[in-house]
Amino acid sequence: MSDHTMDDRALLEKLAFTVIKGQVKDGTALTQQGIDQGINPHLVINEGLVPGMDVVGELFRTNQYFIPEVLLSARTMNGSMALLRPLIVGHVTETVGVAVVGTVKGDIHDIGKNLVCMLLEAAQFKVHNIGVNNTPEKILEMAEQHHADIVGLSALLSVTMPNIGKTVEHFEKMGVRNRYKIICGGAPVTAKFAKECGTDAYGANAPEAVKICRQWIEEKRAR
Ligand code: B12
Repeated sequence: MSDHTMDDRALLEKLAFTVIKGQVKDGTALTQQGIDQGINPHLVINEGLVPGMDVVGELFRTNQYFIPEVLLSARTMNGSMALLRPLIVGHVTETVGVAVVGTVKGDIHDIGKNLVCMLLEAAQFKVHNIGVNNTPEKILEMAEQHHADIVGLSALLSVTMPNIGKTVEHFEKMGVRNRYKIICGGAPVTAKFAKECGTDAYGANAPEAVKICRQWIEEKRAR
């Protein structure tokens, strides 16, 4: 990776390829090169890492890739995101609101959720990323402990999507549903599903999630 004159487009394509191939070291080296070259970190994610992971998803779906390959790709993507994170998040001086974000019970997909956390932080939210495989009880406990304004729920599997609804039910059962705004997302989740299971919003992607959460905070302040 010594080609420092590589143009931005070529670099992003190569980076996507490292995600597809699960080349962790080359991925971080190229990401660092992109940073040094001054490529916008959002571009690195949206036009390098994400398109690479889209290809991986397709190879997985068509049984050309299996779990070990996908895990390496995920590791490559997370490694690059860790390098980009400080550039995207920057120095947060003021906090606009508190968000607790996690993947629901039975589900260990975390890349999309991590992206949502990163962009929320960049938008000056105090974010508690509570990881994966969270029971409704744990999610509520974290929301209470951190005095969250917003709870974000991620699900990537059809079989774990219902756990979004179960989490909302748990908040209701404990009599605290109206204390929080709940947003959900993840590849199989739809706006219709989000509504049916009682959440306040669906976010198709990380920037949309940020837009919705900012709006909620503005509404709360206006009250
Ligand atoms: C990477 C991956 C894995 C990795 C996860 C590693 C990790 N650290 O995350 C590993 C290998 C572990 C894995 C395992 C499995 N996986 Co998988 N995986 C994927 C894959 C290829 C990519 C997911 C990803 O990271 N995408 C990139 C990110 C950036 O996109 P995203 O997650 O969609 O997130 C964006 C939005 O959805 C949204 N979003 C996400 N979360 C949230 C939360 C909030 C609050 C908001 C507002 C928005 C939001 O914003 C994000 C950014 O824009 C998908 C394919 C796909 N098309 O999604 C399959 C996929 C999700 N997996 C699938 C399956 C079946 C499995 C397994 C069951 C396979 C198996 N037989 O064991 C296991 C389940 C393990 C478990 N219990 O969770 C299926 C699910 C099918 C279904 N509808 O149920 C998929 C769709 C692949 C396929 N086509 O078959 N997987």
